Amino acid sequence: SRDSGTFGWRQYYELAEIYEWLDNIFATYPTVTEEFSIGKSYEGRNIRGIKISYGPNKPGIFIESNIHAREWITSATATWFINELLTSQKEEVRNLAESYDWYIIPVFNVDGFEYSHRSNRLWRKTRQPHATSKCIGVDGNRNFDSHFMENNGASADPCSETYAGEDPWSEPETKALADYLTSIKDKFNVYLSFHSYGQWLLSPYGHTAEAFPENYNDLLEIGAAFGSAIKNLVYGTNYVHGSTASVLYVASGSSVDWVFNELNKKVAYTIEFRDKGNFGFVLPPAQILANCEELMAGMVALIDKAHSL
Ligand code: ING
Ligand code: ZN
Repeated sequence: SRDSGTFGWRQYYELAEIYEWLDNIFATYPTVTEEFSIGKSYEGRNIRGIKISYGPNKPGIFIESNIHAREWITSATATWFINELLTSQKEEVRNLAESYDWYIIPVFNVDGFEYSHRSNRLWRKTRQPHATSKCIGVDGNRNFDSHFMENNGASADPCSETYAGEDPWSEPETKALADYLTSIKDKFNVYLSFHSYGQWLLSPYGHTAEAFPENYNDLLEIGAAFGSAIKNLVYGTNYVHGSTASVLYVASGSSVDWVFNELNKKVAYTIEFRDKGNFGFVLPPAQILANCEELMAGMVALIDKAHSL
Protein backbone atom coordinates (compact mmCIF):
# COMPACT_ATOMS: atom_id res chain seq x y z
CA SER A 1 0.00 0.00 0.00
CA ARG A 2 2.94 2.36 -0.38
CA ASP A 3 2.59 5.21 -2.86
CA SER A 4 5.54 5.69 -5.12
CA GLY A 5 6.71 9.14 -6.05
CA THR A 6 4.14 11.20 -4.18
CA PHE A 7 4.37 12.37 -0.61
CA GLY A 8 1.26 12.59 1.50
CA TRP A 9 -0.28 11.68 4.84
CA ARG A 10 -1.85 8.30 4.16
CA GLN A 11 1.28 6.36 5.03
CA TYR A 12 4.50 6.82 6.98
CA TYR A 13 7.77 7.68 5.27
CA GLU A 14 11.45 7.03 5.85
CA LEU A 15 13.95 9.77 6.55
CA ALA A 16 15.20 9.99 2.96
CA GLU A 17 11.64 10.45 1.70
CA ILE A 18 10.91 13.12 4.27
CA TYR A 19 14.14 14.95 3.38
CA GLU A 20 13.35 14.74 -0.32
CA TRP A 21 9.92 16.22 0.39
CA LEU A 22 11.60 18.95 2.44
CA ASP A 23 13.91 19.78 -0.48
CA ASN A 24 10.82 20.18 -2.63
CA ILE A 25 9.26 22.51 -0.09
CA PHE A 26 12.35 24.74 -0.06
CA ALA A 27 12.37 24.81 -3.87
CA THR A 28 8.64 25.57 -4.09
CA TYR A 29 8.46 28.25 -1.38
CA PRO A 30 11.88 29.95 -1.51
CA THR A 31 10.77 33.35 -0.26
CA VAL A 32 9.08 32.24 2.97
CA THR A 33 11.13 29.20 3.89
CA GLU A 34 14.71 28.84 5.02
CA GLU A 35 16.62 25.64 5.58
CA PHE A 36 18.62 25.10 8.73
CA SER A 37 20.61 22.26 10.19
CA ILE A 38 21.44 21.92 13.87
CA GLY A 39 24.29 19.53 13.13
CA LYS A 40 24.88 15.83 12.70
CA SER A 41 23.74 12.74 14.55
CA TYR A 42 26.09 10.10 15.99
CA GLU A 43 25.90 8.14 12.72
CA GLY A 44 26.53 11.29 10.72
CA ARG A 45 23.05 12.13 9.46
CA ASN A 46 22.04 15.73 9.05
CA ILE A 47 19.42 16.94 11.56
CA ARG A 48 17.44 19.31 9.39
CA GLY A 49 14.89 21.96 10.14
CA ILE A 50 12.73 24.48 8.36
CA LYS A 51 12.10 28.09 9.27
CA ILE A 52 8.88 29.55 7.88
CA SER A 53 8.60 33.30 8.02
CA TYR A 54 6.30 35.73 6.23
CA GLY A 55 8.08 38.84 7.47
CA PRO A 56 10.82 40.14 9.72
CA ASN A 57 11.01 39.57 13.46
CA LYS A 58 7.74 37.91 14.34
CA PRO A 59 7.48 36.06 17.65
CA GLY A 60 8.91 32.60 17.15
CA ILE A 61 7.53 29.14 17.84
CA PHE A 62 9.88 26.16 17.95
CA ILE A 63 8.72 22.59 17.30
CA GLU A 64 10.91 19.57 18.05
CA SER A 65 9.50 16.29 16.77
CA ASN A 66 10.43 12.61 16.81
CA ILE A 67 13.05 12.76 19.58
CA HIS A 68 11.81 9.21 20.22
CA ALA A 69 12.32 7.04 17.17
CA ARG A 70 9.17 4.91 17.24
CA GLU A 71 6.79 7.86 17.57
CA TRP A 72 6.23 8.09 13.81
CA ILE A 73 2.98 10.03 14.08
CA THR A 74 5.01 13.00 15.33
CA SER A 75 6.99 13.55 12.12
CA ALA A 76 3.95 12.74 9.98
CA THR A 77 2.07 15.47 11.85
CA ALA A 78 4.99 17.90 11.73
CA THR A 79 5.34 17.59 7.94
CA TRP A 80 1.57 18.00 7.51
CA PHE A 81 1.68 21.09 9.71
CA ILE A 82 4.50 22.58 7.62
CA ASN A 83 2.48 21.93 4.48
CA GLU A 84 -0.60 23.60 6.00
CA LEU A 85 1.32 26.70 7.06
CA LEU A 86 2.47 27.07 3.46
CA THR A 87 -0.67 26.10 1.54
CA SER A 88 -3.83 26.41 3.66
CA GLN A 89 -6.38 29.05 2.71
CA LYS A 90 -8.19 28.85 6.04
CA GLU A 91 -8.10 32.18 7.84
CA GLU A 92 -7.09 30.73 11.20
CA VAL A 93 -4.19 28.84 9.62
CA ARG A 94 -3.06 31.85 7.55
CA ASN A 95 -3.08 33.86 10.78
CA LEU A 96 -0.89 31.29 12.48
CA ALA A 97 1.45 31.05 9.51
CA GLU A 98 1.85 34.76 8.95
CA SER A 99 1.89 36.07 12.51
CA TYR A 100 4.78 33.93 13.77
CA ASP A 101 8.20 32.72 12.76
CA TRP A 102 8.15 28.93 12.76
CA TYR A 103 11.15 26.73 13.46
CA ILE A 104 10.34 23.06 12.93
CA ILE A 105 12.56 19.97 13.16
CA PRO A 106 10.35 17.15 11.81
CA VAL A 107 12.75 14.31 12.68
CA PHE A 108 15.16 15.06 15.53
CA ASN A 109 16.37 11.54 16.39
CA VAL A 110 17.39 10.71 12.83
CA ASP A 111 19.51 7.64 13.63
CA GLY A 112 16.85 6.08 15.82
CA PHE A 113 14.15 6.88 13.29
CA GLU A 114 16.06 5.12 10.53
CA TYR A 115 16.66 2.15 12.86
CA SER A 116 12.94 1.99 13.68
CA HIS A 117 12.22 1.68 9.96
CA ARG A 118 14.94 -0.87 9.16
CA SER A 119 15.37 -3.07 12.23
CA ASN A 120 13.19 -2.45 15.24
CA ARG A 121 9.86 -0.64 14.87
CA LEU A 122 9.72 0.03 18.61
CA TRP A 123 13.16 1.61 19.02
CA ARG A 124 13.07 4.74 21.19
CA LYS A 125 16.59 5.92 21.97
CA THR A 126 19.57 7.37 20.11
CA ARG A 127 22.08 4.95 18.49
CA GLN A 128 25.40 5.73 20.15
CA PRO A 129 27.04 2.69 21.81
CA HIS A 130 28.41 2.70 25.37
CA ALA A 131 31.86 1.69 26.53
CA THR A 132 30.52 -0.31 29.45
CA SER A 133 27.47 -2.08 28.03
CA LYS A 134 26.26 -4.00 25.01
CA CYS A 135 23.09 -1.95 25.00
CA ILE A 136 22.84 0.98 22.64
CA GLY A 137 21.60 4.52 22.94
CA VAL A 138 20.26 7.07 25.35
CA ASP A 139 16.80 8.47 25.93
CA GLY A 140 17.26 11.89 24.34
CA ASN A 141 14.45 13.25 26.48
CA ARG A 142 16.42 12.50 29.66
CA ASN A 143 19.79 13.78 28.42
CA PHE A 144 19.28 17.55 28.82
CA ASP A 145 21.07 19.43 31.57
CA SER A 146 18.12 20.31 33.78
CA HIS A 147 17.66 18.36 37.03
CA PHE A 148 19.58 15.56 35.30
CA MET A 149 18.86 12.15 36.90
CA GLU A 150 16.96 13.69 39.82
CA ASN A 151 14.11 11.96 41.68
CA ASN A 152 14.45 8.68 39.79
CA GLY A 153 13.12 10.51 36.73
CA ALA A 154 15.55 8.59 34.50
CA SER A 155 17.58 5.40 34.61
CA ALA A 156 21.31 4.85 35.14
CA ASP A 157 21.09 1.50 33.34
CA PRO A 158 22.31 1.68 29.73
CA CYS A 159 19.82 -1.07 28.84
CA SER A 160 16.81 0.89 30.11
CA GLU A 161 14.48 2.70 27.71
CA THR A 162 14.88 5.81 29.87
CA TYR A 163 18.68 5.69 30.25
CA ALA A 164 19.78 9.30 30.82
CA GLY A 165 23.32 8.85 29.53
CA GLU A 166 26.61 9.07 31.43
CA ASP A 167 26.32 12.87 31.56
CA PRO A 168 24.04 15.55 30.20
CA TRP A 169 24.75 16.19 26.50
CA SER A 170 26.47 12.82 26.05
CA GLU A 171 24.56 12.55 22.77
CA PRO A 172 25.64 14.69 19.80
CA GLU A 173 21.97 15.22 18.94
CA THR A 174 20.94 16.81 22.26
CA LYS A 175 24.12 18.90 22.36
CA ALA A 176 23.46 20.15 18.83
CA LEU A 177 19.86 21.06 19.66
CA ALA A 178 20.82 22.85 22.88
CA ASP A 179 23.52 24.86 21.08
CA TYR A 180 21.14 25.76 18.28
CA LEU A 181 18.33 26.76 20.65
CA THR A 182 20.78 28.87 22.66
CA SER A 183 21.93 30.62 19.48
CA ILE A 184 18.36 31.65 18.60
CA LYS A 185 17.00 32.03 22.11
CA ASP A 186 15.84 35.61 21.57
CA LYS A 187 13.88 34.58 18.49
CA PHE A 188 11.30 32.24 19.99
CA ASN A 189 9.06 32.21 23.04
CA VAL A 190 6.99 29.06 22.60
CA TYR A 191 8.51 25.55 22.57
CA LEU A 192 6.65 22.37 21.66
CA SER A 193 7.93 18.81 21.78
CA PHE A 194 5.89 16.25 19.81
CA HIS A 195 5.50 12.75 21.26
CA SER A 196 3.12 9.83 21.25
CA TYR A 197 1.10 8.35 22.70
CA GLY A 198 -1.59 9.03 25.33
CA GLN A 199 -3.38 12.28 24.34
CA TRP A 200 -1.80 14.60 26.87
CA LEU A 201 -0.67 18.19 26.85
CA LEU A 202 2.14 18.27 29.38
CA SER A 203 3.80 21.33 30.88
CA PRO A 204 6.77 21.64 33.27
CA TYR A 205 7.81 20.31 35.60
CA GLY A 206 8.80 16.84 34.61
CA HIS A 207 11.38 16.42 37.37
CA THR A 208 9.04 16.83 40.33
CA ALA A 209 5.36 16.63 41.21
CA GLU A 210 6.03 18.49 44.47
CA ALA A 211 6.48 21.91 42.88
CA PHE A 212 4.88 23.84 40.06
CA PRO A 213 6.08 26.70 37.90
CA GLU A 214 5.17 30.23 38.94
CA ASN A 215 3.03 30.61 35.78
CA TYR A 216 1.33 27.22 36.21
CA ASN A 217 -2.17 28.73 36.21
CA ASP A 218 -1.51 30.26 32.80
CA LEU A 219 -0.16 26.95 31.55
CA LEU A 220 -3.33 25.23 32.78
CA GLU A 221 -5.54 27.82 31.10
CA ILE A 222 -3.71 27.37 27.81
CA GLY A 223 -3.99 23.62 28.25
CA ALA A 224 -7.73 23.84 28.78
CA ALA A 225 -8.12 25.87 25.58
CA PHE A 226 -6.08 23.28 23.67
CA GLY A 227 -8.16 20.43 25.06
CA SER A 228 -11.58 21.94 24.32
CA ALA A 229 -10.62 22.89 20.77
CA ILE A 230 -9.77 19.24 20.09
CA LYS A 231 -12.77 17.89 21.98
CA ASN A 232 -15.04 20.09 19.84
CA LEU A 233 -13.97 18.47 16.57
CA VAL A 234 -16.13 15.68 15.10
CA TYR A 235 -13.87 13.00 16.56
CA GLY A 236 -14.49 14.19 20.14
CA THR A 237 -10.99 13.14 21.15
CA ASN A 238 -10.01 13.74 24.77
CA TYR A 239 -6.73 15.37 25.75
CA VAL A 240 -5.77 15.71 29.41
CA HIS A 241 -3.49 18.58 30.47
CA GLY A 242 -1.31 19.30 33.47
CA SER A 243 2.28 19.15 34.62
CA THR A 244 4.25 16.17 33.32
CA ALA A 245 5.17 14.80 36.74
CA SER A 246 1.69 15.28 38.23
CA VAL A 247 -0.38 13.81 35.40
CA LEU A 248 2.03 11.31 33.77
CA TYR A 249 5.22 10.44 35.64
CA VAL A 250 8.40 11.99 36.98
CA ALA A 251 10.91 12.47 34.16
CA SER A 252 14.13 14.45 34.55
CA GLY A 253 16.38 16.04 31.97
CA SER A 254 13.77 16.59 29.27
CA SER A 255 14.10 19.11 26.46
CA VAL A 256 10.98 20.98 27.55
CA ASP A 257 12.15 21.37 31.15
CA TRP A 258 15.56 22.55 29.94
CA VAL A 259 14.06 25.13 27.57
CA PHE A 260 11.68 26.28 30.32
CA ASN A 261 14.27 26.46 33.10
CA GLU A 262 17.49 27.37 31.32
CA LEU A 263 16.27 29.40 28.32
CA ASN A 264 13.42 30.88 30.34
CA LYS A 265 10.75 30.14 27.73
CA LYS A 266 7.61 30.09 29.81
CA VAL A 267 5.26 28.50 27.28
CA ALA A 268 6.73 25.04 26.78
CA TYR A 269 4.75 21.86 26.31
CA THR A 270 5.03 18.25 25.36
CA ILE A 271 2.15 17.07 23.20
CA GLU A 272 1.43 13.35 23.36
CA PHE A 273 -0.62 12.51 20.27
CA ARG A 274 -3.04 9.63 19.62
CA ASP A 275 -3.98 7.15 20.76
CA LYS A 276 -4.67 5.91 24.33
CA GLY A 277 -2.90 2.57 23.84
CA ASN A 278 -5.07 0.57 21.47
CA PHE A 279 -2.42 0.84 18.76
CA GLY A 280 0.04 2.84 20.83
CA PHE A 281 3.25 3.72 18.99
CA VAL A 282 2.09 1.84 15.90
CA LEU A 283 -0.76 4.20 15.10
CA PRO A 284 -2.38 3.12 11.81
CA PRO A 285 -1.71 5.42 8.86
CA ALA A 286 -5.49 5.86 8.50
CA GLN A 287 -5.38 7.95 11.70
CA ILE A 288 -2.64 10.34 10.58
CA LEU A 289 -4.94 12.98 9.11
CA ALA A 290 -7.36 12.99 12.03
CA ASN A 291 -4.43 13.43 14.40
CA CYS A 292 -3.17 16.31 12.23
CA GLU A 293 -6.55 18.05 12.29
CA GLU A 294 -6.63 17.74 16.05
CA LEU A 295 -3.15 19.20 16.36
CA MET A 296 -4.12 22.17 14.19
CA ALA A 297 -7.28 22.92 16.17
CA GLY A 298 -5.37 22.60 19.42
CA MET A 299 -2.48 24.69 18.13
CA VAL A 300 -4.72 27.57 17.02
CA ALA A 301 -6.31 27.64 20.47
CA LEU A 302 -3.01 27.24 22.32
CA ILE A 303 -1.21 30.02 20.48
CA ASP A 304 -4.24 32.28 20.72
CA LYS A 305 -4.56 31.80 24.46
CA ALA A 306 -0.82 32.01 25.09
CA HIS A 307 -0.64 35.41 23.42
CA SER A 308 -3.80 36.77 25.08
CA LEU A 309 -2.69 36.16 28.68
N1 ING B 1 6.60 10.50 26.86
C1 ING B 1 7.50 11.49 27.41
C2 ING B 1 8.81 10.82 27.83
O1 ING B 1 9.85 11.33 27.45
C3 ING B 1 7.62 13.36 29.04
C4 ING B 1 6.88 12.18 28.59
C5 ING B 1 7.18 14.62 28.72
C6 ING B 1 8.78 13.27 29.80
C7 ING B 1 7.85 15.74 29.13
C8 ING B 1 9.45 14.39 30.20
C9 ING B 1 8.97 15.62 29.87
O2 ING B 1 8.78 9.81 28.54
C10 ING B 1 6.88 9.70 25.80
N2 ING B 1 5.86 9.00 25.28
O3 ING B 1 7.97 9.64 25.33
ZN1 ZN C 1 8.27 10.20 23.36
